[in-house]
Amino acid sequence: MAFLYKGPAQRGAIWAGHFARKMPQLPFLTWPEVGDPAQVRFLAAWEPPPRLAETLPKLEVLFSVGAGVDQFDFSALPPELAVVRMVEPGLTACMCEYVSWAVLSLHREMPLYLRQQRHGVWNEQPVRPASTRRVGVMGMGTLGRAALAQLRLLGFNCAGWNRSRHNEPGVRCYAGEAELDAFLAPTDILVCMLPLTPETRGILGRRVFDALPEGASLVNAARGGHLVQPDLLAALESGRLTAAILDVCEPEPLPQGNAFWDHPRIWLTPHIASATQAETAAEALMDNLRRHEAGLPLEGVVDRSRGY
Ligand code: NDP
Ligand code: OXD
Repeated sequence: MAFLYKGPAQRGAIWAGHFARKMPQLPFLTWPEVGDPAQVRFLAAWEPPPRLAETLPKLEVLFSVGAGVDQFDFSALPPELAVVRMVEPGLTACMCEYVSWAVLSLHREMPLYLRQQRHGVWNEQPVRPASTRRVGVMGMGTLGRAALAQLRLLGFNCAGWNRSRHNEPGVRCYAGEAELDAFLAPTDILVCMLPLTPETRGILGRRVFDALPEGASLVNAARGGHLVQPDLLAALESGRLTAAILDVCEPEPLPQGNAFWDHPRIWLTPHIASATQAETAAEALMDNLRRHEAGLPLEGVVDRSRGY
């Protein structure tokens, strides 16, 4: 039985060290060295090798090295293969930092003050406490829920929207398309933390922007495919939205010449809201493998029919 890693070498070296120390009974292989392919039961990859069923005939679990699984073509994976997304505390903590930074920046009008500085304008807006700002998070999964806990600590008035009913103390929870308008109507800062699936592709578009209060702002730290770019430009132009902070775009990198690059109301970051942290992820992976060995359910198993 062996574990195969396919990904950046630096992370692979750290993981190999952790596995050698804590799980020496499970050989850790690094792609393209697969040894006896029939021994490989576990694969961690962003992009699995082609023709997976033939290449690794005894594979039981495919671990995504990131929290997202939208990079996988599920139809090309063996149907019985378990697919697991990355759930690890380092990645979650970094996402909480990013969402807190972005929401605080919008709450404290930083896009406006930066524009003012560029034009030599000294003009103050009323200073409002966080409790008067309503933040709505789309997707209260591992990352959205953790971000909301942090936002609550900062004092924001918080809400969340999911496919199914959630209950989270101190968070107004909404479920499904039927409650989307009720969620959006009182949302000053909308944060997208959804997985990218056929249902959520293009969700950040005119229909959602029109349901927000005039002058609301957007944070997209999920996937570029959630956003309809022309709809965002139109919403910023009309004043429906005041500003947007985007960590993700489609395609990435954002092509030169795209209107987002020098739009005065858009802040861009290059998909750095969070990233799998090698040390904490190695421990989380090994915990998951121990659960599997003990016959317990793996953490982060993807429901392929839902796409997350
Ligand atoms: P989870 O799978 O834990 O959570 C997904 C959440 O989204 C659930 O609460 C789910 O609701 C909700 N959801 C899914 N589909 C719908 C829908 N159609 N309508 C309403 N709610 C829906 O995901 P994570 O929190 O781990 O990760 C979220 C995403 O963050 C990843 O898929 C990835 O794309 C992105 N990401 C971005 C990073 C970056 O650096 N920019 C880094 C890491 C991740 P329910 O519980 O009801 O099913
Ligand atoms: C992830 C990402 O999905 O980095 O982990 O976006």
